[in-house]
Formats: sequence, C-alpha cells, structure tokens
Amino acid sequence: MTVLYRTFLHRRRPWDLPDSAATPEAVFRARRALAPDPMTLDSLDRRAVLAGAGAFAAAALVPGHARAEDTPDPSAALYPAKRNEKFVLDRPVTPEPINTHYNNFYEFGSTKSIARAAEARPIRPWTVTIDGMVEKPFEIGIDDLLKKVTLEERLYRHRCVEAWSMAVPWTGFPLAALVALAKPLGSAKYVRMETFKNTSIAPGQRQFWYSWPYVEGLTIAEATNDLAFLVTGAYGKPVAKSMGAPLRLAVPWKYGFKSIKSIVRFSFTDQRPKSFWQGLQASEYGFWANVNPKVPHPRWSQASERILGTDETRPTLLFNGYGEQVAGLYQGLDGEQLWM
Ligand SMILES: Nc1nc2c(c(=O)[nH]1)N[C@H]1C(S)=C(S)[C@@H](COP(=O)(O)O)O[C@H]1N2
Ligand SMILES: [Mo]
Repeated sequence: MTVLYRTFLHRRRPWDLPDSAATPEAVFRARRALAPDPMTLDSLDRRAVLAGAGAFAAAALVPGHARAEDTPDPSAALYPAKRNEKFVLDRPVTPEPINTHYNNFYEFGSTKSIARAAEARPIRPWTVTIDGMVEKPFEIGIDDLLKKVTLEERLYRHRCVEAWSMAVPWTGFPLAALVALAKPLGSAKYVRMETFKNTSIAPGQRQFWYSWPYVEGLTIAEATNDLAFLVTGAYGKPVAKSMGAPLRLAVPWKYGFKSIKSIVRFSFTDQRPKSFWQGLQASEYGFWANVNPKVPHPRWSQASERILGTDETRPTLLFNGYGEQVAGLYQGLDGEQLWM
C-alpha cells in the first residue's frame, strides 16, 4: 500500500505554478510523500484526492467491492487476445491497480483519482463517427467495429509529459485498420480524433475554461504507422473506464496527452488539428509532442522519468525508445517543433 499511496501523491497540473522548479527536488519529494501539496491544490481537488485514495484503499481491501474492471461488458469474451511478441518491454508491466487508479482524465477532474467518478459513464451504446475527407462518412457501433478487426495484445511503455511512466499490456488493433475502413481521400493529411462530450456525466466538462471536447490529431503517416494502436482492452479484459473505455489511442513514442481516451469521432482533414492542450497552453503542448529527453518542458526537465509503482527513476529514451519504428516519420520536418 505504501507504494500505491505514493503514486496518488505525485500530482502536477501541467499549467500550475512550477513548485517543483521553485523548490529543491528533495524537499519537494519529501513534502509530496506526506500529503498532497496544498499550494497547488484547490480545496475541491484536495477533497477529491483524499476521497479517491480512501475509496481505492477500501476497494483493495474489501473482497468483492465493485471496481471498474468488474463492470459487465458485451465484448468481454474477446479477451484475452493473443500477444504480439514483436512488442517487448525493458521493464515489468505496471501493476493493474495503479494503472486503473492513477489517471489523467480531465473530463472527470484534474486530480489523478478519477476512477470512481469515471464509473458513472455508460460505455454502451457507443457510436463512432467517421467523417470528413473520406469516400463516404459513416457511423459504427463499437461492437460492430470490433467484429471488423483482429484484436491483439501489445506491451507498450507509456510516458506522460509530467515525467512519470508506466508499462501497459494493451489490447486493441492498429489504427491503420480503422484508416483502411474509413477510406480517406488522397487529399486528407490528418486524422482528428474527438472524445465524447456530456456534461451530465463528466463534471470536468462543466469547467468552461477548457475547450471541450478533448481533441487530438495525427498525420495520416503517423496514424498508419504500425505502432499507432487503438486500445479496447488492457490486462487481458476490456479496458477500464478510467483508462478510456471503450476506445482510446496509444501512440507510445509521444507524450501521453496525445493518447486520447473514449473516442467518438475520427475526422479526416487537410487542416492540422488543434489539440485540447495546445488550445490551453500552446507554448507548452504542441501538435507533435514526440518524447525527447534533451528537450525540456518549459517548466521541468524531461531527462528522466519516475516509473510508477516502483521507486525507480530512469533516463528517458528518445521517442520513448521507439525511434527505430518512427524516426523516419519526421525526416525533412526540421522547421517543426517536433519535441513538445
Ligand atoms: N479524453 C481525454 N484523453 C486523455 C486525457 C484526458 O484528460 N482526457 N489525458 C491524457 C494524458 S495527459 C495522459 S498521460 C493519458 C493518461 O492515460 P492513463 O490514465 O490510461 O494513464 O491519457 C491522455 N488522454
Ligand atoms: Mo499526460
């Protein structure tokens, strides 16, 4: 529990005043290990963090207590899927309770403890719209979409821009398979992805200073790269609501904010999409957001990462270790801000 509790207390709202930058790291860490930092938490958030941690402790200790992964799901029989051994890790898989209970999902609040709030969100029916520059726009239900693809398991690293990381056994299918179903026109250059919007189930979406819904985008070349993965499951079962059920992206060579959760729309376009975080703070979060240890975030270093669930800090790898698969995508783009 000590290790699990510690993960709740790692918390950095990206646009907050950088108390990690203003405070010697050792002091900062010691303070964080005791309590959520009152200087960076408003009182509502503070209550959410404490309630979330308490709820998790109860869920972990009381057998049979309802948790996200217990929710019945019509696609459950598709799991576990066969592991694709091509994707290997250099570290152990992150324990599942950490992954399902330490989340960035601003639709449900700006703390990491949103798992319980996220349980209120229905994930069936779930309709995905494919539109924009395609041969013929269409809508498809998630379970019909699942019939058109082959699920596989892949072990991926997952690196947040906040300098923590996990290792996740995702299940899903290549984004390239969805692009093939969509039949984009030759003139389409980007795919823009959008999260659901429903203020009655996602309290964070009532916060007007964000521009909802959450949006992300990739070039068609990135979207059809073998590594770009649409996630429907994790840990051998349907993916938890807190992690973006029933359909989220995993682009492991980019910072985590690119991996948009709970997608309802894929639009093909010749205009570069403006993402959620870019809209909020373009000087800190860009379109490309490729992981690079040598390019610091304007308010903190990206040289190393804390591996959640352990006491380990490791040097961050260029493209999060996936350069061999993706470096070629960025040749000739020297004028672009590829690393933020
Ligand atoms: N819709 C939506 N997608 C999102 C986010 C979010 O707040 N809303 N957070 C992003 C960030 S910053 C990260 S690090 C990952 C976190 O995924 P995880 O909770 O499964 O670790 O989701 C990304 N996708
Ligand atoms: Mo993130």
